[in-house]
Parts: sequence; C-alpha cells; structure tokens
Amino acid sequence: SLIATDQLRVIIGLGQTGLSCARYLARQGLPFVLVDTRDVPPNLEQIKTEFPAAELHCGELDVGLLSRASEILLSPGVAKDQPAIQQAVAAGVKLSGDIDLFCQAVSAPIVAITGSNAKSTVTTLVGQMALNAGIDTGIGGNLGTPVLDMLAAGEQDLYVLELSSFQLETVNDLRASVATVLNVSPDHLDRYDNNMQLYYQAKHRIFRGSAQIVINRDDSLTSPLVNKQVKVSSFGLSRPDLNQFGLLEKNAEQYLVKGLDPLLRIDELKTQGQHNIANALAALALGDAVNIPMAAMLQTLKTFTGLKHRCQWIAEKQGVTFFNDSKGTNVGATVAAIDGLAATLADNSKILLIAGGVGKGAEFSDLNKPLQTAGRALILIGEDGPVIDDAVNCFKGHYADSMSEAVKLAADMAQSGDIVLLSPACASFDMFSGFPARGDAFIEAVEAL
Ligand code: UMA
Ligand code: ADP
Repeated sequence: SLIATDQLRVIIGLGQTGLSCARYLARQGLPFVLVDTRDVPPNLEQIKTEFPAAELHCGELDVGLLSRASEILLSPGVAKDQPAIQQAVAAGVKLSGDIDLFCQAVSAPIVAITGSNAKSTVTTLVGQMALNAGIDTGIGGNLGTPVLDMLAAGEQDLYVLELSSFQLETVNDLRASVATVLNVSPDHLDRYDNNMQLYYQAKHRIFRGSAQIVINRDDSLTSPLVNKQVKVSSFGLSRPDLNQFGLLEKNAEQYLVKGLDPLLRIDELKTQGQHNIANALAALALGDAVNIPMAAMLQTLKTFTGLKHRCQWIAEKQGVTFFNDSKGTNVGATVAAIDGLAATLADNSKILLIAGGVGKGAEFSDLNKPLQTAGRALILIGEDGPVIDDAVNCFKGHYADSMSEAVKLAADMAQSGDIVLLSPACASFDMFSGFPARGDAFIEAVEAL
C-alpha cells in the first residue's frame, strides 16, 4: 500500500456500512483501503466508480495488509474472530467500526438502543417523539440508514440509534446520553459459538461511557453493573418507584405512569399486546432521559400504529384474521407475538403459526408453551422447518414449499375467529432477500386467497 502506515485505515466489508465509512473518510480527505472477503462483492462496479482512486482487495483477507493498518473499520456482517483479524489485533492494530467514528464526531446527545427484540419499534417511537417535539433528529443505525451517512448534511440536535450486537462488537467508547438493552433472549448464536455469554457481552458494550442508562425491571439481563455517577431509570409492567415508568390501576383503568403520575390509559395505545406496552414505557423512559417534552411523547404514543412486518394486521377473510410478523426472527419475538395476539382471541379461537427459515442455530422448545395454550396448527417453511418440528411436541408440523402454499394450508385449517400468524422465529435468507420480502410474499398470498 502507498498509504503511510500511521494513516492506514482499512475498511472491511463493502456493504452499506463499509461504503458509509469510505464516504465519511473521503469527505475529510483521509485515505483508506477497501477490503471485502467475497471474491465479487455486490455493487463492485458502483464502488469502483464512486472511489476510483481507492486501493481495493477482494477475497481472502490479507494478514500482512491488516497487520500494517493503523485502524481496521469492521462491518457488522463480518465476524471479528477470524484469524487474520485476530492476528492484526494481536499486533496492536485498533479494531473499530462506524459507530465509534460516529460517536467521536458528534457532540449532540445520543440515545442508544439495543436488545434482542423491539429495537426498531422503540427507536422509531423515540425518534418520532423527538420529531413531534420539533427537535431536529437523526434516526438510524441497524434500522437502515448507516450512522455516518446521517452526518453528510451536517450535525443535527439529537440522534436516536438502533444498534445490533454485531455493531456493538466493535464499539470501544460510545458515550451515549442514555443507553438501553431492552431485553435479552437467544439470537444469532451461530455467530457467538452457541455461547449466550458472548452475545450478552456484545450487547452490554452499549453502556460504555453512557451518562444515563435505562433498564427493564422485568428482565434482569438488561441491568449492567454501573458506578454511582451514572443515572439509572427503569421501565416494566409493574407498579414503579418514584420517577420510574410502569403500570398502575386507577378507578378500574390501567394507566402508563411515571411514579404515581398517570400519563396515558393503556387503551389509548394503537398497538396491541403486552410487549407493545413495554415498548411504549421504554420509549417514555428514554425520551424523558433526554428531556423530550412529555406532551409530544404522549401524542406520539396515541397515534403510532406500529411498523410494517411487526404483528401487522393484514386482512380478515371469512372470519379469519391474518397478521404479518415477518420481523419475528428469533424465538423470543415469536413467543411475544403469539402471547400478544392470544390475548385478543375469543374463547375456542386459536392461532395458526407459519414459521421456519434460517434458524441461526437456535433452540425452539420455548415455542411449546404458547402453542399449547393458543395454537391450532403449525405450518413450516424453509430449511430449518424440520428443526422446529422436532422441538415442538404439541402437534406435528405441516410442510409447505412456498409462502403461498403455507398461507393456503393455514387458511384451509383455520376456523372462523382464528388468527393466521406469520412469525417465523428464523431469518429469511434461504427463501427471500430479507424479512421485508418475506412479509410482502405473505401479504400477497393472503390477498390472493
Ligand atoms: N459480507 C461478507 N464479507 C464482507 C462483508 C460482508 O461476506 O467482507 C456479508 C456478511 O456476512 C453479510 C452481508 O455481507 O451477510 C452484509 O454484511 P454487511 O456488514 O456488509 O452489512 P451492511 O450492508 O453494512 O448492513 C449492516 C447491517 N447488516 C448486518 O449487520 C448483517 C444492517 O442490518 C444495517 O441496516 C446496516 O448495516 C446499516 O447500519 C441488517 C441486519 O440484518 C438489517 N441486521 C441484523 C439484524 O437486525 O438481525 C443484525
Ligand atoms: P428488532 O429491531 O429488535 O428486531 P422490532 O421492533 O423490529 O425489533 O420487532 C421485532 C419483533 O419482535 C416483532 O415483530 C415482535 O414479534 C417482537 N417484539 C416486539 N416487541 C417486543 C418485546 N418488547 N419483547 C419481545 N418481543 C417483541
């Protein structure tokens, strides 16, 4: 490489994150080398056009190059435990990523959100609360817009970031105004050596340097050890202590409350299920920590109907209701979706679950309890359908080769009053480009019935 070693930044991964890092460094006139582990990464031609002068290496990682770097900027899709990366780290090379660069660059307050589930929902809620309060707010991260791309048009007044465990793996110092782990249940264990401890540790890096933290009182795994200077607040579905967020009954009505102060009746929320009440409380606690005015926060909760592909109501056909929860990509999410919808069922009505896809090495036996209580049938799609079938013992799965076949099978078996729920507990990449395409295929199949 022609770049002086003390300035040799190597960007690994030429997806959205890598390109956002390259654009960010280019904006500052700083040199970089582009690397991807694939022989031909997608968008290669576009990358060559956008960065014609940049040195580019594709295929197997070059240990020599990485070990000469001053800093490696690693994309979230690339695991850091590969020998070439570990050798560079052992040689003293700093391992970092787009989130660290972003946090070093901005002085505006940051709300940092992770968790196994509900990240996108809570990030969107907090961001919308701030926008409704008239605050110039950037909303991004794992949700879609790479964080560094948000800086292209100058700094804003507040940032709300959804961070995945993959992004957090390379975070050294985040210094959020407020950070939270919303909940912890198994996911991505294929990437973490089947070791929950490693996954948990990656998530808890979100608390590094944070001024305030928000914990979930109903999930002890969300609570870190912190020193006295850090302000801790909490949310949960129980009666809260002073200044904490929770639920309280007053005059036979359930209220979202801060301490003893009623904020909103729970039936004023437009989203369904206990898990969405927890999400609303989490958003309130986070927004309160960065002083978003309460009126704007409550107004947002009264109008937010939920994101597409998350327990999304699609249609009612011959008394059967269809819900698209394509974003349910792990067991915890699917259990929450079944429990949440089961609470809305009339007596004798049941749920027909469409599940399966790429299981990411997960263990599916936690599906038994909610299915025993509320399930009518299990329809399986994708490569790990049989793994789910083996783990679920309350009934045998029915196999379908396509989404349309799965929807037809479910509709045939459903009785009036039932719910057909797509909540796969798996990633989608064996059959679809991602969870949005899977959800769209479900919607299309329902409409075609
Ligand atoms: N890849 C290689 N070699 C490389 C680089 C990438 O094989 O050198 C592969 C990865 O294994 C992966 C794919 O390419 O299969 C994409 O990886 P990437 O790191 O280039 O991904 P980006 O395009 O930068 O998108 C990432 C997030 N993707 C992942 O973490 C896998 C996006 O989250 C995020 O929106 C984006 O940054 C902006 O911040 C997506 C996601 O699936 C939605 N996240 C996971 C989830 O939510 O469960 C964590
Ligand atoms: P993430 O970005 O973490 O994947 P989303 O907000 O997109 O989270 O929601 C993903 C899925 O998680 C939803 O489709 C729903 O099934 C489930 N879910 C939502 N909120 C919760 C919660 N508080 N606890 C457990 N599961 C939840």
